[in-house]
Amino acid sequence: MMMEKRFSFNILEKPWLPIDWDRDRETDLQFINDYRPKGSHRQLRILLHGPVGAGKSSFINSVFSALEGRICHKATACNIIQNSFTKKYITYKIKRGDQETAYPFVLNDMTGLSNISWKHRRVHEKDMKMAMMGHIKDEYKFHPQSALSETDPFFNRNPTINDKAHILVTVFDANTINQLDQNIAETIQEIRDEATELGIPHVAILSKIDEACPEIREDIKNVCHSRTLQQKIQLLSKLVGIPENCIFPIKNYHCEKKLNHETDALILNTLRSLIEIGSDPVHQTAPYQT
Ligand SMILES: Nc1nc2c(ncn2[C@@H]2O[C@H](COP(=O)(O)OP(=O)(O)OP(=O)(O)O)[C@@H](O)[C@H]2O)c(=O)[nH]1
Ligand SMILES: [Mg+2]
Repeated sequence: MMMEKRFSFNILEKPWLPIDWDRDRETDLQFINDYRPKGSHRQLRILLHGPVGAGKSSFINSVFSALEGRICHKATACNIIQNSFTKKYITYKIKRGDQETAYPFVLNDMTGLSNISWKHRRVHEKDMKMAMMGHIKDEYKFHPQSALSETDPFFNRNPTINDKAHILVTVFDANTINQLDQNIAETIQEIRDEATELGIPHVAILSKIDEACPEIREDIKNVCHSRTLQQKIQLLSKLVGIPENCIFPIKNYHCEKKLNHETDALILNTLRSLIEIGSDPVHQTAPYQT
């Protein structure tokens, strides 16, 4: 009741995001457990990128945590935000409960995009193209001054459909969306154009909604009614051209010691959407070797 009064202006009467907190978590988990890629490929590749410190690695940890049922720290996240903490290209596979098999989707974490220089952003664009096309081998260490070259031992000359990205996800920090650097927004648009050329769908995750929206910090269920969040999503959509229904709000497990039902529900709901959009046959038209 207190909370309703304190944030009443920011709470919309009608939910802009319909979530059934009790049912959706179970149905989304069921969908994820039952998911099998159609056609010739064995695994769906979800490629994450975005500004430095936006919460990319934390999202990977959140997916691991929600699926493994315990807080996980597979991808190293860091709160010193100057240069990107993530420096290597790593494919994250998640084992199923039985530990014998893995889920048929993988997540890749890119090094963060910063506004250091025009050259840095061009290098990032080239590396992104390489990653989307499946040319980067695991453990490749990114170099801010030069993109992966075809002579590098980590260059995969013959990528299969399992190596290419099936969905591109840009992660944004909800706290800083209002001051998103123009150069970074343009770089993301360039990468979006490249993804479209390659037939790869592009969506966004808006992380740290707990920090950016006080009513969500108070109660994560307010995500459905938060006017602040709705406005941030509308703004982001205008800035980078991603439709509002392809922008997913997330609160990562970033400092918690225990799982939370609603945080899980939002993570699983987003993961399900990424899988559904990435598996959309309309987008699997680009010519790749199998
Ligand atoms: N409050 C809050 N903090 C978050 C959330 N997600 C991430 N963080 C924090 O944000 C900081 C950066 O997170 P990372 O996951 O390392 O970000 P990143 O995008 O991988 O960063 P780079 O690899 O350096 O580009 C860490 O201190 C995280 O704990 C969130 O949803 N809420
Ligand atoms: Mg990272």
